Amino acid sequence: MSKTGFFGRLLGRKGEESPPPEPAAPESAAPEAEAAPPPPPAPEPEPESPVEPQPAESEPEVEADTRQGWFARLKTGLSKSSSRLTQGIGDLFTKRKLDDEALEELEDLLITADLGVATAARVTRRLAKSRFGQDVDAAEIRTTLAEEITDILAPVAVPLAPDFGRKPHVVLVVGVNGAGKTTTIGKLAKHYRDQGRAISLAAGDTFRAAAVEQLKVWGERTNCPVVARDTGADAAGLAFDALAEARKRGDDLLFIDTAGRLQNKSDLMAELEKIVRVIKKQDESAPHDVLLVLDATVGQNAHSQVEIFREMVGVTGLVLTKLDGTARGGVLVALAEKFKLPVHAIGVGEKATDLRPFEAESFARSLVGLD
Ligand SMILES: Nc1nc2c(ncn2[C@@H]2O[C@H](COP(=O)(O)OP(=O)(O)OP(=O)(O)O)[C@@H](O)[C@H]2O)c(=O)[nH]1
Ligand SMILES: [Mg+2]
Repeated sequence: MSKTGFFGRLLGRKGEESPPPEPAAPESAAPEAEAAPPPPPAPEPEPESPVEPQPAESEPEVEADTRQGWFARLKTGLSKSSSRLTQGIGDLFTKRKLDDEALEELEDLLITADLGVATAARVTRRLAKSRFGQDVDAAEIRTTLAEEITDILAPVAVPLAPDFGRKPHVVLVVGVNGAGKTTTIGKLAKHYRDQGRAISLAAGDTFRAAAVEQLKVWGERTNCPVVARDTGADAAGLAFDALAEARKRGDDLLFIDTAGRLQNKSDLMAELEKIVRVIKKQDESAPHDVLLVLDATVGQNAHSQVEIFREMVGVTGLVLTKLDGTARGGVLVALAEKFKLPVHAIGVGEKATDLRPFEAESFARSLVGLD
């Protein structure tokens, strides 16, 4: 599949040309859609965009600067999580022999920092193998920890890679209440608009008028048409209409926002399944991505969210939000170890530019407070 990576250039890949557009869909049974304006001309890309620095060819030092700035911001975003680990490790290892007791205490610390039992065991096993019985200090432990976490995260650090040739590539965004779905859509919309992509947003959260308004604000901010209906409208019908409109216009990307729902409410989960079923009537291959947005502050509950959403709607990737406001960033490592689902991006703030590509080593080093 020909794909252009989200943050692709940051990761050293070049965007590819989209294949020619498919013929527009025949007029479907979609009822009258709220008139959406044609996509406005693409805004100029921001030269200093924190999520996607310009290619290095012409100005290598600018890229280095931007990257450094990016890393500093990631570190600040993760400071609450890292201070817990850094302090814990510092308390445990001030010139201490690595014996059974020390290993056990370290394992407990890692578990309480939400890294998960498997990760904790993996790290301590590695340390025991290489350093058992020797004097170790906190810095060595942190370095080993960062290396081990990098190994766990590397396979899941996969950028979102829409196939713009689909016109549109459909991204369904799901998650529990308040996880950050709508905000993440706004951030992603900004990112792709800055690349000159034509994007539309579907306000599939039809339960609350405020939710529709919130998405409309993001639509205005990012210059993307928003398809919305009155409160109480059928979310699946709305998604269907939004897809029909996006196809007619030849949009590159369609983001479908959904109402937050607890993973244990089966009727609401069934509604999500219906959205998927209905959009497949127009495009068998859609949705092309199902993003589960997880609030990192919930810690362990994230595990059951992944399990159930994945079972119900086939989650294809994760976005973890609010890593700036929690000491529970370790949960991302546990999720990676357990589910092996791609982590496309992380949220470290409420602003449009506070979405970061997920890079294994930077994240691991930031999480343990290393430079
Ligand atoms: N600090 C911080 N706040 C965030 C982040 N992402 C989202 N938020 C905030 O979290 C709150 C909820 O975000 P929404 O995007 O409305 O969440 P949602 O999942 O759409 O919520 P519902 O539609 O009610 O289910 C808002 O106040 C956001 O500004 C993040 O990465 N960091
Ligand atoms: Mg929302």
